[in-house]
Amino acid sequence: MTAFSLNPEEIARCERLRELTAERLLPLADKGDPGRVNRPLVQELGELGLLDALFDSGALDLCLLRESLARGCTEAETALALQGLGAHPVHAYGSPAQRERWLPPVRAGRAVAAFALSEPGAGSDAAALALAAEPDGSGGWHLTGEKSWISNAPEADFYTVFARTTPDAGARGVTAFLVPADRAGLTGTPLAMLSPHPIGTLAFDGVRVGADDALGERDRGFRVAMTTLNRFRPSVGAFAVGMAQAALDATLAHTAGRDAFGGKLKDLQAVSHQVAEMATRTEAARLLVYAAAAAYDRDEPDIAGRAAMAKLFATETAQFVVDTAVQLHGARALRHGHLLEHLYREVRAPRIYEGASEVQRAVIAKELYIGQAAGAGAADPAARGQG
Ligand code: COS
Repeated sequence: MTAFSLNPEEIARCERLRELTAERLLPLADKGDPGRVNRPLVQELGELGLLDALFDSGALDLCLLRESLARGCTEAETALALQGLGAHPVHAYGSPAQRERWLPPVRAGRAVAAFALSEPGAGSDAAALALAAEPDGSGGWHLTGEKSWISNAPEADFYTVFARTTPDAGARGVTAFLVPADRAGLTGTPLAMLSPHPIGTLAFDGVRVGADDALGERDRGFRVAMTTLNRFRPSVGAFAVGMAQAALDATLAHTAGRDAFGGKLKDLQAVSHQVAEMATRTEAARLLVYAAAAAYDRDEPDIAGRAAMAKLFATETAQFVVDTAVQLHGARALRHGHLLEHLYREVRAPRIYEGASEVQRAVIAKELYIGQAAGAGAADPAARGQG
């Protein structure tokens, strides 16, 4: 038994989720238009009660959900995750009126949410964001500027938008706003991306927002963004683990059945050792993800670093596992419509979004040195035996 063995109920729930994914979600995903929000799919996620988990479940349960969906239908997984990313700030920081207006339709899958942080000039360096919130003289603001690479844009029904309310104040001058998509002056354009889900730009031309549109306090919006990412980063890792497991399952089936050189592919050590490596790294990623999520659920002090480790390791691992699976399948894996061709396209973006791998390493290193400085008064760990 490891510290993170799942209990029998959790295992049964994951199995049930995988059945639901195959029976109810995958057929709807297959009917969707690439690059467009698949509203029937989002609505089905709502009708199955799965979107409630975004708000009512702990981080570990959310990871199990995302991993289970990802094994069978990445489109359903991503549609669910984007509802969470866009609506978590409303759930955690919204006023009663904002929550009443938007959370029931988000849970039902009838309103589509989006998280609008990145800009053409501010991706990894999120505190450099420049979307200007200029006071309108009556307690509100006008938003002017651009957001880019926003998942679900321009088709979402509302956006959690991070804007600069205090110039030259970095992370301490950002406010989060809930901006309904039909606000005058807000337009968007789809971007053609290596991504099966919609991604676009948003242009703000003096979009009016009032004090009642703010999410949390004025100039405290960077925290809204970061705490939302803390919640979702381990589960991006779970998405990656689900994809890695799907690639591993396909590889086990293929290498056990495929004849080559007078035996099965699995009889070649060059193949079986690769499969063993894929499985070991996937399991290590899974344990790191579950550990980070469990730490979040226990409100431990080092969740930012653990979330970063989980996301970093799982997304990099999934890239390796999917790439190796393609290699072991040969040319058939690159044919359009093959599961691995799909996973090969899907696995790339999570190493960039919600904090690129380089950002995760920066977060981890920063926490390590904060810890080191806090313990600097203690004996030098390298001094053993030298005194
Ligand atoms: N959790 C909670 N609070 C955090 C935090 C975290 N993970 N990271 C930073 N903060 C807080 C800090 O505590 C600090 O608060 P105070 O102003 O109250 O002291 C504030 O935010 C600024 O922190 P810091 O100075 O460390 O911010 P940086 O500008 O150095 O940025 C990184 C930190 C690089 C980690 C941040 O910009 C980031 O996460 N970038 C990636 C953005 C991203 O994920 N984009 C994708 C969007 S979703 S597709």
